[in-house]
Amino acid sequence: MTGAFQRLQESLNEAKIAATHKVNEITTMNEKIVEMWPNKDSVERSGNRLTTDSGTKVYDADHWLKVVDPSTGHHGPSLLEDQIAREKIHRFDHERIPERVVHARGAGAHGYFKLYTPIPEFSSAPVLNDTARSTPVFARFSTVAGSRGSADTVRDVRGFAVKFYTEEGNWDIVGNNIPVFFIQDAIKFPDFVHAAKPEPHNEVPQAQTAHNNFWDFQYLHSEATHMSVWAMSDRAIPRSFRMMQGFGVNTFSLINAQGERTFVKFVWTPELGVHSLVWDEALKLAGQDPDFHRKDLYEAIENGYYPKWRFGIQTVAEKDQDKFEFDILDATKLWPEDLVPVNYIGEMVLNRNVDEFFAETEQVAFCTSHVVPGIGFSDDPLLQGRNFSYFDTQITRLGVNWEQIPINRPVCPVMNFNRDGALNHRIHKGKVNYWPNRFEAVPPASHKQETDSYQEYPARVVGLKLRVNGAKFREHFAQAQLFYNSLAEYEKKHVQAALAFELSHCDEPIVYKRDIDLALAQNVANMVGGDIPKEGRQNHGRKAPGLSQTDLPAIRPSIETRRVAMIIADGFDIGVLTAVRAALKAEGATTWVIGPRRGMIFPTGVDPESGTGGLMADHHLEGQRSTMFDAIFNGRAVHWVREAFGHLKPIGALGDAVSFLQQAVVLPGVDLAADPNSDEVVISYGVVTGWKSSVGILRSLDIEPSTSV
Ligand code: HDD
Repeated sequence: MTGAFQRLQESLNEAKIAATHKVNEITTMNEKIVEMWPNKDSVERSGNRLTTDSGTKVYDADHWLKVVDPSTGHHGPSLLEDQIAREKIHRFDHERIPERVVHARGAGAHGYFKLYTPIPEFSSAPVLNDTARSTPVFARFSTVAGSRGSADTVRDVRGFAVKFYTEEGNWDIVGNNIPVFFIQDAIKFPDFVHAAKPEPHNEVPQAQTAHNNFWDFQYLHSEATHMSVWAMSDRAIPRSFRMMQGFGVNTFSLINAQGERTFVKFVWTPELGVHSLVWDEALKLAGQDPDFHRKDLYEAIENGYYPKWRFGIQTVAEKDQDKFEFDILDATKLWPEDLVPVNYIGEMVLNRNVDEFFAETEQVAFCTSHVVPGIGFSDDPLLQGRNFSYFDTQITRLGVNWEQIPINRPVCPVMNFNRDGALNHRIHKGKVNYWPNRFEAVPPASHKQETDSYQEYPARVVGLKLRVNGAKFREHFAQAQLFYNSLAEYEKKHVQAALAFELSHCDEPIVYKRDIDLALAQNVANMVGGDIPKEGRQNHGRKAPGLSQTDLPAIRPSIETRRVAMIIADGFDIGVLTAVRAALKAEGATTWVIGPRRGMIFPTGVDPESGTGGLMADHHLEGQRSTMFDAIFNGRAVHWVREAFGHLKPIGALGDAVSFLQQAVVLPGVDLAADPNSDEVVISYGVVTGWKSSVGILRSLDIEPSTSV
C-alpha cells in the first residue's frame, strides 16, 4: 500500500515538473526560437527510428557488414560495400569545423531585449524607440586566447557578443567585458593575436598571456598599455559571465529621422553587480572544473534565475568630437563617465539555454557590420577593419551560406539575388537572378525614399591617402593611469600580483621600463627581479567613476544562484541542517551536501548499522573543492575551511564546528562567536540572508583581501 502511494506521489511530482517545464518553455519562447522550431521538430520526430542520411531505415547500426564462414562462425574482413557503415564514418570524419581563430571557447543563451526609454533624438532605429517590442537576442560569452577545449577561468578578456534579431534585420554588438582594446588599428590584429596565442615553435602556453611573445608585443606597442592594466585587473577573472559588464568598445553612430549623427558607445551592466574570483581560485578552478563559467550560466537559466543586464549608451554630439583630450575614435580610450555619463535605456534578459551546443553556440556568427537603419559606424580604424574581418572569417568557418544557418537567420524576410555557393539551403523560384529585372518593377532609386531601408550617413570625407592615425592616438598612458588610479587599494595589489605572475613566466621582464605608475613599476620589478626604477612617469592623479568594481555593486544584493557547500559528517544535526538549507533555498541559493564519502551520512541518534535514516551526500570532500562554492557552512575539513577563508568566502558554522573553525583559521579582527557552544549559526564573512559580496564584507570588516591561503 505504502509503495503504491509512493509511486502515485512520484508520478504526480513528475507530472508537476513536466507541466512547469511546459510553462517555462512557452514563456521563454521568442520569435527567433519559434522561427528555428520547425528544424528542431523534424530532427526530434525522425529520432524515433534510425535511418541513413538519405532516409532509409537501418536495422543494425552496431555491426559492420562482414563475410562470415557459416561452418565455423568466424568472420572474415569487413566489407567496404557497407554503405551504412561508410556513411556513419564519413560523417564522423568531418564533424569538426575550424574553431574561431580567437574567442574559440564560449557559451551562449537565448533571451530578449526590452527598451524602456526611446531615443528618437539620437536614432530612428525601431529597436531603440519601440518600448512595446521584445526583441529576441542570442548572447555568446567567450575567452579570447584559448582553444575550444581550454579552461573557463583563465586570466583573459571575455567576449560579450549579442545578436539582436530585430524586425529590421540582425544587429550584432560584438563586444568584450573590458571597454578598451589592445590596438588602435585593425591592421595590427594578426600580429597581436599571434603574439597572444601559444608560441609557434612549441605551441605553449595554452590560454595564457604569461609568456614572452605577449609581453614582447606589449613592450613594442605602448598603445596596449591601457588594456594590459585592465587585463591584469580582476576584470579578467570574472566570477561568472552573469557578473561582468559588456562593452561595444568601438565608437558607433546613431542616426535620427532628421539624418543627424551622434557618436555612441554601448555598455551592458549586470544587475548582479560585477564580481571576480581571486587568482588562486581561478588557477585551481581551471583544473578542478574547466567548465565553471559555462555550467554556471546553464544552471542559472535552468533554475529560472535569468541573468539580466541594463543596456546603456554614452553619446557625443558630432560637434563635440574634438573637445576631449583623447580622440573619441581611438579604441584604446574609454569615455570617462564623469565626462560622458551612461544613459541606461533598456535591458537584456537571458532566459533559455540552447538545445544543441554545436548548432547554436558554435554556429552562431557575429559581424560588427550587421547594423540596422538608425545605427551606423564611425571612422574608428579598428572598427573599419573589423567590419571586413568578421564576414570573411565566417566564410572559412561555416561556408559562404552561413547566414542561412538557423541560428544566424534574421526573423524578417530576406530578398536579394545572392545565389548558390556551398550548402545553399534556399530554393528560389523565378526566371531571373539579377536586379533590376523585368518582373520586379520598382526601380532601385525609389527605395532611397523609404525610411525603413538602410541609409548611410553622408559623412564628408576629404584628404590625402596616408598610413597614419589621428594625432591624439599617439598618447598612450593617461588613461592607463586613470584606470589604475581609480582602483581600490586591494584591486591595485591584484594588478601588481598579476603582472608579477605573468612576468615570472617570461625570460625577459620588461614591464618596469613602461611605468604607468612608479609604485606599480617598483613593486613588480622587485618581484620579478628587474631593475627597480627610481623615477617614474608623472602621474596626473585623476580618477573616474565606474572603473573600479567597487563602483559596480548589485542593484539588488542577493544570495540567489550562489552555491553553498554544507559540509557534514556522521553525527550531524539533521534538524538544524534542514532548517538552514531551507532558509538558503528560500533565498535562492543552491546547497550541496559534502560528506566524507558520497553515500549515506548518518545524523545524531541514527544507527549507521540500520542503513536508513541518513542523508545522501551530493559529493565527498575530495570530489569537490571549496573553490567551486561561494560559501561554506559547517566547515569540518581543515583544507576546505582554510582555502575558502583565503578566497574571501563566507564560512558558517554550528555547534562543535565553531571551535573547529576558530582553530582552522585565524580571523584577524573578527570575533567569530560570542558563545562557541551556541546553536546559532555563526558566519565569519557574511550573512546567510541578504548576501553581500565577500569583498564588500571584507572591506566593511577592514580586512585586507589577499590571494594567499
Ligand atoms: Fe574580434 C571574434 C570582440 C577586435 C576579428 N571578436 C570576436 C568575438 C568577440 C570579439 C566577442 C567572438 C564572437 C563570437 O562569440 O562568435 N574583437 C572583439 C572586440 C574587439 C575585436 C571587442 C575590439 C574592439 N576582432 C577585432 C579585430 C579584428 C577581429 C580588430 C580583425 C581585424 N574577432 C575577429 C575574428 C573573429 C572575432 C577573427 C573570430 C571568430 C569570429 O570573428 O567570428 O573575425
